[in-house]
Amino acid sequence: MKINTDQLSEFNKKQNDSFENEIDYLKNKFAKKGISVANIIQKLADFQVAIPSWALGAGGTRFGRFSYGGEPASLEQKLDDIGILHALTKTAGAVSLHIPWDIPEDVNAIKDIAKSHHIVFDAMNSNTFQDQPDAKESYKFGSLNSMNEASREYAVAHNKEVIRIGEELGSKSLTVWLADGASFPGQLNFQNALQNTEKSLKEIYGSMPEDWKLFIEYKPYEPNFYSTTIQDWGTSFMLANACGDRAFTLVDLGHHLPNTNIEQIVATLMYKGKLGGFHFNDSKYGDDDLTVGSIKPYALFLIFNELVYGMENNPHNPYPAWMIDASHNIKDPLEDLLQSLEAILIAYAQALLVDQKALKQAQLNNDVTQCQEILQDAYRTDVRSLVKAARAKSGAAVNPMEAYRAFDVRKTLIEARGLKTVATGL
Ligand code: AOS
Ligand code: ZN
Ligand code: ZN
Ligand code: ZN
Repeated sequence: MKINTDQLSEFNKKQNDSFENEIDYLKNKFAKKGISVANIIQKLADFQVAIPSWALGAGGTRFGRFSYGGEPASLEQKLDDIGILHALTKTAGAVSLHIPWDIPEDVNAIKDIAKSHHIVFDAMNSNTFQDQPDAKESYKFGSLNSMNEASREYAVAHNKEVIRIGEELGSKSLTVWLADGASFPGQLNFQNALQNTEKSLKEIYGSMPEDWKLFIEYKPYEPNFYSTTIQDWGTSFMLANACGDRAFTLVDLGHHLPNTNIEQIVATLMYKGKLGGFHFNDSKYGDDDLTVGSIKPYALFLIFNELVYGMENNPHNPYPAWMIDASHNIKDPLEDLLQSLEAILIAYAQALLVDQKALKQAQLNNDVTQCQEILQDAYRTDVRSLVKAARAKSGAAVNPMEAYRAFDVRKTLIEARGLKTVATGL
């Protein structure tokens, strides 16, 4: 199934959405503060978020998985699904692949399909948290951190293979997320595990092409419940520094203990030019992988506020690689991703509306009340019309979710692929 431009413009015409009136109001309001709404609309239209290949099917938990129907069974079909998201939003122009779940049989054919949907290949993900059926070594007790040299070498070789596949596809970065850790005290010598991880990462880093970046993801717990070797941003930052200039920390919103000040982590990393990758999702308890903005929208805004500040003031920090890392257990995965894309643009728009000059002045005056007023004035602005304007500008559906339903996308996918489907991945 492919959504074409004619379909979309016809749909938009029928919408009769009065968002232009709202834009005029916002233009006037923010012009007084020296903020250009037109610039913001352009920034929103330009913003692209990678979709991970494993988020297109129903995820499930260890208690069970409920198929959604019409889920993609192959890499080709995953790209087709992202093509639908991108046609509807013009915000999902990238895919993040996972090896070995997405090994392309015919690289050129895959590149052609991606091109036909205007999708580029973002960061590649390696997988050393599962043993594959033909595995020669086991990751049961660790991979890059393993006390067993053979497992370590096997994991390093896998990462090199992922880089090789990524090069063929035109990707420019590798994300390493490790499940490595211990489930019980005493199981692992912390220092040895860290030292092994550092050594393995350096070897992977050293084998990357000159124009590639390495993103090191951290996570406090799960699947190990006592310790994770790369548990926090500090450990990731230290390892990235040990590897070199093209190694960076990757922040995944769900990988923090409750109440962690993530916006401050973002600021610290960008100050040092080390924020490389970013995984969006939301959570209440742990790595819940819920729809972006569904639980803590104000926190998301505060995080975006630091991202915007960093993108404007820390030129030594690379432009971050954005990805949605969510999982869908009971919702249509494509609808869930549309909601996430919407929430991301809303938070970004709100952050772009922050009156930075006034905020700086209020901070210099130690006017705490005014600082809060300025942030909340931006946050409390209904920016949905700006997102709609950005979509209209880039030729997307003004209301992607309505278009998705009006075009009967899921029904069509179920007809084509069947009701009992299992997407490869988690
Ligand atoms: C795992 O918790 C991390 O969020 C990873 O980024 C990702 O979800 C995983 O690599 C999927 O395979
Ligand atoms: Zn992640
Ligand atoms: Zn995660
Ligand atoms: Zn997560």
